[in-house]
Amino acid sequence: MNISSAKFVKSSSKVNECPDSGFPEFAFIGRSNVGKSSLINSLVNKKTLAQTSGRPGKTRLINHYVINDSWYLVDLPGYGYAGASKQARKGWGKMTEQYLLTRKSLVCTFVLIDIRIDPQKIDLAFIHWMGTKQLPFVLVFTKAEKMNSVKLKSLVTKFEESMKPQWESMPEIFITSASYRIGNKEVLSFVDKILHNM
Ligand SMILES: Nc1nc2c(ncn2[C@@H]2O[C@H](COP(=O)(O)OP(=O)(O)O)[C@@H](O)[C@H]2O)c(=O)[nH]1
Ligand SMILES: [Mg+2]
Repeated sequence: MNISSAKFVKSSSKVNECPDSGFPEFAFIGRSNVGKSSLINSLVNKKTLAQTSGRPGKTRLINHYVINDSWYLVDLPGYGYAGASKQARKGWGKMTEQYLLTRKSLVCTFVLIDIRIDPQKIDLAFIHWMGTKQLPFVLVFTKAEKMNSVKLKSLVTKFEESMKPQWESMPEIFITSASYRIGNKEVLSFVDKILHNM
């Protein structure tokens, strides 16, 4: 897919404040600091469209970006930020849950996983929650630069093994690095394929 335009639309603190154009949307979620905003910037080839930060837990809003004036990328608040208040840490955040459960134009959620670290309970719990709610998602491994294919494969297998007790089949996976712009083509063709079949 060719990205001819990418624009920030709005930040929403409630689901009913989200844009109402009905454009199909793809949401990015994962632990704070996993690289959600960086990946969005990398996909659209703009350095500063989505706000990135070395400080975890900064984005607490639902951010909509419109791509090619026809579909949205959505940057969701990160979960599992240790410094967050007890209330904010509960579940995936009330606002995020509302969004995932009720947003009609949400087509698919990209669940971002840092490939460099061991499978995290919170990621597995989130994936499990998505499953119990029957919400469509794919896995996107982030920060996958400087690793050869053997290493990558073993890390992905390790993650899949940790999912196996709860999942019969594995979701589609993507391996990316925002820093090195790896995996963009694959993620964007996935989006393209879905949009073409709608
Ligand atoms: N090594 C590496 N670091 C990354 C990559 N993507 C993001 N980061 C870093 O991870 C931190 C968090 O990134 P950010 O996109 O703000 O994460 P978010 O909280 O999930 O939106 C920042 O310091 C980024 O520079 C990547 O592909 N490789
Ligand atoms: Mg962010």
